[in-house]
Amino acid sequence: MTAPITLNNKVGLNGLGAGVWNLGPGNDPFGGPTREAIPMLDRLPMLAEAGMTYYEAHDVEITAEMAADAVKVAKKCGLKCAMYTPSFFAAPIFKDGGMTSNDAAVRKLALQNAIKAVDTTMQLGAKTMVFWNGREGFDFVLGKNGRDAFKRLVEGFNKVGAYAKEQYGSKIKFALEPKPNEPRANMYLANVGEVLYLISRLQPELQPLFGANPETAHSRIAGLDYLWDVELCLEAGKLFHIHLNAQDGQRYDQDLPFGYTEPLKDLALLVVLQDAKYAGPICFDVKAPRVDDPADITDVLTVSANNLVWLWERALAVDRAKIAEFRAANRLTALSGYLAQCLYGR
Ligand code: 3MF
Ligand code: MG
Repeated sequence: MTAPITLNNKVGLNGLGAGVWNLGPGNDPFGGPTREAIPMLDRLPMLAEAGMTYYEAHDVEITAEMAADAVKVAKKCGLKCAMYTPSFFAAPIFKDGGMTSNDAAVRKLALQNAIKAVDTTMQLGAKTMVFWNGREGFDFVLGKNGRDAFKRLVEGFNKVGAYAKEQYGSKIKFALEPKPNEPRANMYLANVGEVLYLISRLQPELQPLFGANPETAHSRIAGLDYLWDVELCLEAGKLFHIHLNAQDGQRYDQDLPFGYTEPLKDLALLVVLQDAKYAGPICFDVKAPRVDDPADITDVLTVSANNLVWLWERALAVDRAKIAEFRAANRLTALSGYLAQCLYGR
């Protein structure tokens, strides 16, 4: 059985991680910052202090030029880089996407940025580069030719994958992060199935470099079951990374603390991760809420981490033989009651 993760002492199979962007200044689409922005490298010791073993960053947060300093700061506070990711969604030039933009010059720039991010990923010592398709999609039908857009994604990922393979062999892997909508009305790679299909269309020798980064809130926004999305990735051998958080129904992306909204399903998720011996870092994508004071900005991390640790221990105690018995007896409501007992019972 997998050893329990415990906070702060960095034990456990994986360790926990979070993004530097999780400790943002609190702006939302309707209002500016409510806290002073903390310099990116100053966020690393804060992540470590909150119990993280890993940090994550976009290329606009820790730039290639800052990478050498990031390595030093991370080493000093005992942090490792879990993943690095090019931002194709913040800059105005990518307003209609990077790889799928109708403008060939924009596509070229996106590719250049992605290739630069591969080198920085390596420099930071991360094994994974994530792609989240922030602006790849459409608000108006026929705004893009969907079939061409898909081919552009295939072409783009083939080029980035070929570069990484040529330069670094299989040291860098790519995890594509699906999301159905927001900021676009409709996004390409909306769900895990689309990601797996895209991977199946890449050059065969590059396919082993590509996998998925499913995120709890992104599945729940789509009304999908997150655990099944994770199980599908595992079945395909493609669970390359994970973003855990919580989501209060099908509305805007909330990035709430892990464990907040659907603890029973989160418990079941951890049972599945333990049984699969998931060996990647367990990373949160949780946003410090706008109302939290600067002094409490890491509460979102410590609450997520505590919830994870408590649920992890409860998941270890779930009797797998009992699950099998309930299934065999077709007592599925009773199975849900057993899980509730593991969660809430004495
Ligand atoms: C948006 C996200 C992103 C991604 C990030 C790295 C800003 O909903 O989840 O966070 O996680 O771009 O993949
Ligand atoms: Mg995410």
